[in-house]
Amino acid sequence: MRHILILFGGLMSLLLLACEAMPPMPTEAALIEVVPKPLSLSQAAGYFRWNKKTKLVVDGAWPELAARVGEQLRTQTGLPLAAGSEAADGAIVLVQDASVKAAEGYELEVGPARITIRAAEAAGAFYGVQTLVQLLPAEAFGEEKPSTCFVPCVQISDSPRFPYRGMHLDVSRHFFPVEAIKKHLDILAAHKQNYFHWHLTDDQGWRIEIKQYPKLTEVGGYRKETLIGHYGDEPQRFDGKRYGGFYTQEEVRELVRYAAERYITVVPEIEMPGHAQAALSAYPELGCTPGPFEAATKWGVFEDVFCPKEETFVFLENVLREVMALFPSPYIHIGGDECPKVRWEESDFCQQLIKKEGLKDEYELQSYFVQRIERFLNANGRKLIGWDEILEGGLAPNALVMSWRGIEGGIAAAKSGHEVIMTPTSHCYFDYYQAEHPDEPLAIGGLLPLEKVYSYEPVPAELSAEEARFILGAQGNVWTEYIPTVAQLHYMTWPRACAMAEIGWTAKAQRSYPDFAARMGSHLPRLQSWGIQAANHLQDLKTDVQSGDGQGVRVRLYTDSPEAPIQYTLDGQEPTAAAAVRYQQPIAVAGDMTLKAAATAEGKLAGRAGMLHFDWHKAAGKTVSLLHPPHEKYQGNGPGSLINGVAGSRERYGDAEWLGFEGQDLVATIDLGEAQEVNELSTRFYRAEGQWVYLPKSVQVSLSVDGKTYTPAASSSAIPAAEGNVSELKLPLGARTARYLRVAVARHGLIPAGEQGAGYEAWLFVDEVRVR
Ligand code: TNX
Repeated sequence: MRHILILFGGLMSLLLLACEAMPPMPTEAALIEVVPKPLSLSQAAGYFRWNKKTKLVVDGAWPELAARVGEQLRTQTGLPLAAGSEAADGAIVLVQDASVKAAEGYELEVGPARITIRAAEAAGAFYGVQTLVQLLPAEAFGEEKPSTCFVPCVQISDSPRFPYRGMHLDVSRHFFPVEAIKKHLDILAAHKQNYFHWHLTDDQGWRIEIKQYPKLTEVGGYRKETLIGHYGDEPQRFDGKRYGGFYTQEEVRELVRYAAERYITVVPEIEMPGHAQAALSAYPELGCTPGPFEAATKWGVFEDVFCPKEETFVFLENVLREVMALFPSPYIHIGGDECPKVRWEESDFCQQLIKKEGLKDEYELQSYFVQRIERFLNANGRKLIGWDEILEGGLAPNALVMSWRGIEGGIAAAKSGHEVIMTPTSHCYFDYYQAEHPDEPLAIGGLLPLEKVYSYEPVPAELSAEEARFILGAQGNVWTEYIPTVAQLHYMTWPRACAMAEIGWTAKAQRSYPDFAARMGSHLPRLQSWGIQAANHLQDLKTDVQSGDGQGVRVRLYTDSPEAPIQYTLDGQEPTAAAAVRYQQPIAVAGDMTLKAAATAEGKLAGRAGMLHFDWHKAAGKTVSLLHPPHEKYQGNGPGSLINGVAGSRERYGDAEWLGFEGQDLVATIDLGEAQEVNELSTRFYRAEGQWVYLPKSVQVSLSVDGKTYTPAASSSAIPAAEGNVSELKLPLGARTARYLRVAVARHGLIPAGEQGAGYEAWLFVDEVRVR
């Protein structure tokens, strides 16, 4: 009996051994979902077996790379991946090969016997490894790692579209510890991003140790409290807690090295002449007035800025000298954005300097400032980057421009032969909301869903092929006024930064949103396994309301997961997977109605449901035209948003309903299709003065029967106070007969002195124009 047992036990362990050595090869073709999408990829039959015997062989030219990718691959797979010395079967081989021509490019071949990555530069080989990681089966990203990873056989040839693929992070408004920055760099590298723009100083905190000026961090690194809730809340509330922190030079060096190991260049930003209040709190003598100043406790643009005195330049050059010693980056970012000119206007010193230097005004004084700094940086072998305001008053001769307020700055800079990085608020600001859902965490405003980020094309159509070469690439920006924690940083950054990575890396012809969204199905679990709490709105219900062309109101329902069936109700009932109508085609709306809808997966509701409430009126679904188009950032769903029966959100002006105008009035002409009695016209306006959004001055309505002769019917310059953020104005029309209505809304004009945004044009937001 004992012998039998031993024999049986022996057989079992033999069997187990055999199983461990030879788990069955998958019989189906693997789903290959790599982000960013490679330039060319062809899949062949079969798999490479990656098990505990697999070795890593790295070209002797790349010792640092061997250590880096060895560690990454071992952590990812849980397999030992010992270092091997020769390219044998069962190995992953990284070979230096000068015949791989494209900069940062690589060739990756997975065959049944071995995996080979060829590249001319170490960066290319590193990117090949990042792709290889994403060829691993889903289980490699799960809790329990498999003993064998089957890697599908492929042939990939890949290289980036742009040389600059960046992400920005503001650590002034909120401070993130060294470990969080390392994680950030890891994930950027996994997406083949190669620049990290580190926004180190701002009004709310100076975050980099400068040995010669210790008060910058001792004093300027801390603020006495922080705004809670939104800037626009009335009254504003503060937490009463001292807040701050900074990176020592040792930590900075460590992070720069950590980034370099991942082929990421860290571009430091030291803000000047504006956004300098934290610096002034430490060294008030650098301001135009005596101070005292304190690190700002709320957000926005502040009037106390660096004064262009000699001692300021001495200070800034000393600071930049230490910064250059820490950052080998060829670029140094000096900010240059949002610098109010009030202090300079009021300062005798500045006015005399303007005269002495033969400058026209304070804008030219800002150029003088930036050009002096540029000469200093250039003399030290570095290139200056500034936000697009550095174009005002004359651009410094060698400067690189970051175009953020729109694309115009980028176009102007490229046309004048300056390098450009595109990062317009419309597509690249990850501090904006990413979904319209009321559960979204508080954000600065705006609406920038994943799909909109993805739709961004960095090369403006206005540029010739020659000029387009000056567009070095694109960057996503993470401003952190409303991002106090690492978890929220992840949520706001990912997966929008995946879309940005693909914009920077993937050839234009290869890009497709449905394809990207489908790949996110595999990719989001990878992010999670890397410790990233990414947002996932792929199954959230989205609505697209078409109107304004006289064809009525139609609602299209969709999600980023086209295969997930959608269920809806029209009576205000919650949709369920069973008791609701399956969506087939756009729904025509023709009266008061509440539409609720949700996607379903495996017979259950999935993602977040969507709701639209239609408040029907005589103009709903009719025709509307606008004299001036809204601003490109706030176009709602076209002019028809004004008359689609759906009112813009009371909480945000960035949804698909509100139309936003900057420096323009709204002049809308509505055609009801036939003459009829009209009794009342009402309009709604958004008010958020802290965000530069003001109620209009007046509204005028005129009527016409023939579309040629209009007669004034009503007007008002008494715009009712907003309830919350929204004001509603009702104008009686006195039962007149009309086919056409013309509504003219006169904007507020310039923002008054002393207010946030003083001197700039106030924004006007309008929705919905109802006719009864
Ligand atoms: C504008 S972008 C700023 C930042 C804010 C950001 C918020 C830029 C150059 N300046 O100071 O944090 O808006 O979205």
